[in-house]
Amino acid sequence: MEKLQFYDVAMRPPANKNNTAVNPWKTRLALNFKQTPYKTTWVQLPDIPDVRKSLSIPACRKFADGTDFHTLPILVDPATGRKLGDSFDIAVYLQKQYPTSGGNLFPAQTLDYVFKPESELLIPLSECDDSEYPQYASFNVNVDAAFTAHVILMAHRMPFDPATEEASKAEFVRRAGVSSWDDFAVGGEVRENIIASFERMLGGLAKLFTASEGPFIGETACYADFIVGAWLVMASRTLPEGEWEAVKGWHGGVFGRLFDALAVYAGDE
Ligand SMILES: N[C@@H](CCC(=O)N[C@@H](CS)C(=O)NCC(=O)O)C(=O)O
Repeated sequence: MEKLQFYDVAMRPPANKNNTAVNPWKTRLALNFKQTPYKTTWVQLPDIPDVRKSLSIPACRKFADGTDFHTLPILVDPATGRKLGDSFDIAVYLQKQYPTSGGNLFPAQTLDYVFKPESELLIPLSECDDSEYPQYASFNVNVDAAFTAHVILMAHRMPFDPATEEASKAEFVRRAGVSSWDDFAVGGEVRENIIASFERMLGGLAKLFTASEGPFIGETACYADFIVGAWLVMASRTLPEGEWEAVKGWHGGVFGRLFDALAVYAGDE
């Protein structure tokens, strides 16, 4: 089988040790689980729009001002010529195109987690369309919203590549409409309150995992575990160490166990 081409966001070298982008992580976990051979192309953050346009893949997100927001992951399958530019579409494609390779990403199961925001949200990462796996699509939207509401805890420590660090930070400052990168550094009581909210949010999500023996939602890993797992990878690489240790231990250690169990799918090609 000709290798699938997977485009991921390059952070500080070595890129395969510092990658933190959540949606490419969903894809990486899915690719390894499906045992579909692939090769990663690491793309610097400022280069994503050009790469996406050069492959003629339309943007799937919009900024608040209505302009295109070009993102990764992208997956190109040379065997079929398919080019996909959304992590959920990629997972569905992998399952349909390679049903007998690796495990089943979408086993039938109940994923009844709904996130109720305590305050206003940033730009949603994903939208729920007419997916073939509506339970999973809705779970993706809810988990993305739940973590995005707390992403400020992680933003300031993102491991940028020094080569494009200034440009990337300036772009994040522009998007958020703040005046400097250090506005993303949240400390003191404000931080404590967001951490408490993060713990409460994860308490709701933990119920889904404690219904089974663990560490996964069902008996075996599935795409829903990868959606949560992708966020846990980002948290593990961007939260101050003490906070990440705390997250791993919250709610009887369910997220620490999930994170550890997913390590087997976290390698690169
Ligand atoms: N709905 C898309 C969202 C992808 C997305 O938001 N990707 C982020 C990384 S997690 C990105 O590429 N951001 C580029 C940027 O911030 O410039 C998907 O699921 O693939």
